[in-house]
Amino acid sequence: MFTKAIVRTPSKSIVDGITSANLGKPVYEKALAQHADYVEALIECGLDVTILAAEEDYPDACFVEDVALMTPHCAIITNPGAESRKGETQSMIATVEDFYDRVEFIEAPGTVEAGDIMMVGEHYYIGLSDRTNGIGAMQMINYLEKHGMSGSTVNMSEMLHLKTGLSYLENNHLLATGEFVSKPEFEKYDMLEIPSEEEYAANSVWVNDTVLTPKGFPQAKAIIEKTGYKIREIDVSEFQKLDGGLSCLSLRF
Ligand code: CIR
Repeated sequence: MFTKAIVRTPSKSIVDGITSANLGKPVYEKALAQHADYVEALIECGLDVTILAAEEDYPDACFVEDVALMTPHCAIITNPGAESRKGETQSMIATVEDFYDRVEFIEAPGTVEAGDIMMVGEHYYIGLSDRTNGIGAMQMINYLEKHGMSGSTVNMSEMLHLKTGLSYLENNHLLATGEFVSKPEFEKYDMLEIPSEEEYAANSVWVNDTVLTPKGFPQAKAIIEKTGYKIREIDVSEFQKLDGGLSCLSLRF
C-alpha cells in the first residue's frame, strides 16, 4: 500500500522540455489541467499528496519520478543523466528529508533516472538506458543492499526509460511492450503484453488496487481490466509530447 505521493506543478517552461516525440509542444494551460486531474486521481486512491511549486529553470521538473527513489527503508536522490535535468535534485532533497531519515545520493560519474527503476516487492530492476549508466546502477544496488533490499540491472536499447515499456501491477502482473516482452528475467511474471500501437499505455501505475492508465488506449485498457483492478483513466496528452508517462509525474511511497 502507498500512503503518500509527491508531485510538482508543471512550469510555463514545460514547452522547452526534452522530447523525441513528434507530437508538437505541450500547451501549458492544458498541462496544468491534466496535472490537476492526475493529483485528483492520486487522492481518490487514498494518498496524501504533496504538491511542490513549479520550477521555471527546469522544463522537465514535473517528472519528479526521475530524481528520487523512495523505498520503504530509505530514499535515494539520483543524478539524472540528462544534463538539463541534473539541477532538479537540489530542491527535491529538502522535501525528501521531510519524509525520510535515511537519504542516500547517487554520485557522478554515476547517473540514474529513477524512471529506469521498477520495484517488485523488495527487489528493484534497474534499466541501463541512455540516462542510467552502469556505475550509477551499481551505486544504487549497493544502497539497496545496505538497507536490506536487492537490485539487478536490465539491458535495454529501445526505450527512454525502463518503465517507459514496463509496469509492475502487483500480484505477479507485469505490463510490458516492445523489447521487454521477451526478456528472460521477466518470464516468471504473468505478462500482459501491450501491442506496439498502444505502447504508451505500458506505462501505467498500480496504486492501492487501482490502476492509473492514460486515456485513449482501449486495447491496453481491456488488457489491464483482466487483472480485476479498478481502472482510472487520465488524459496526459501534454506530457506524452515530452516522452513522459503517468508514472513519471509522481513519487509514490
Ligand atoms: C525527459 O526526457 O527527461 C522528459 N522529457 C521525460 C521524462 C519522463 N520520465 C520518465 O519516463 N520517468
